[in-house]
Amino acid sequence: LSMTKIDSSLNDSLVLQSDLANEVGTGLTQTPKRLPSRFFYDDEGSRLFAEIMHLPEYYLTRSEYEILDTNQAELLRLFAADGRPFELIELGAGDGLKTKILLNHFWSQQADFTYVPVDISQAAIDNLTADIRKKWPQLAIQPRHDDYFNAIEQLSNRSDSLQNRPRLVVLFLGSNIGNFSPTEARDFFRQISQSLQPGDLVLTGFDLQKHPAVIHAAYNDRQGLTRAFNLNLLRRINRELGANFDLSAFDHYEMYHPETGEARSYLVSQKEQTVAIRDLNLTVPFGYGEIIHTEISRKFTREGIAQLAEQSGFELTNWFTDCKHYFADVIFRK
Ligand code: AVI
Repeated sequence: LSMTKIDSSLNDSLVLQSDLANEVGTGLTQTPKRLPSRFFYDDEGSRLFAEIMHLPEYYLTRSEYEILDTNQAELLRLFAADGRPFELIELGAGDGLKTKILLNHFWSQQADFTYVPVDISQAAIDNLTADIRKKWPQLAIQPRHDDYFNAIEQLSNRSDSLQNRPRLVVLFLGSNIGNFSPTEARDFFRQISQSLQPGDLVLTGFDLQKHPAVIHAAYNDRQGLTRAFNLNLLRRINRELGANFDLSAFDHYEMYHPETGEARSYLVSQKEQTVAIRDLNLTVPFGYGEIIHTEISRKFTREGIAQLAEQSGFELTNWFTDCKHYFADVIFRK
């Protein structure tokens, strides 16, 4: 994985900061320039993404909402099979909008489970926890402010013995996997697979290939929220690394390539300019129209998903899709 390993003995934000510094240093001195999309999610970026999920063009969230809503009973049956209690570990929980459908159903059915939301944004995790405690005061919740990779690593270091341990159900919703390269995606699922025991499950979301215009519009919304989300990365670098990006001198550009299934986001320099990044002691020249590649949002085929399951040590046991076949939520069984 390209994710830098994080030394847990050090202060969280400090280490994440140096991770940002390293990646900005390498990403902006190479050609073409690039910045990893995982840095989108500071508190402002997480807030903007939560707004994006309500956009009319951003069909992903509605499609997945429909899938979870339609299949909540079946999902509980799978998660609680053999009457075993289960632990619902949600990687990148955000505002938990879609997960709340499941929590509501599981709670009403008196399911025996604990909810473990994990998110890199402290504000997101605080808001989600407060909201859940208000809605379901008795629901067992163990919130974690952490990154996915740390959280997964901890799974395998659990102290509870295998016989007594609840079934682990890892939720990785919203096509987050689409933001990984194919190798990263395979390694990510392999790492999860190695931390799980037979019978444990992963419920994961994949955005499917469809009419390219539908996908293109989802990343070019008319309100300009995706644009603000992309540009916020520069604002973050200004704030956290003392840079002087002029946000009005960069534009948002998105393209979807139907042959590769990749939607790619770029920031485009609207003029020749030089940006200084104080904490890196670095000046970065930009040519007129030069791009920074900031994100890939990969769209999948059913064959591609089945192959990913197989390559990472899982069996694809259940396939759920919305009525338009835009999105799929899939169960990978260890
Ligand atoms: C979080 N991730 C799945 C989103 C996506 O669709 O790739 C992030 C996003 N980028 C632009 N709009 C939404």
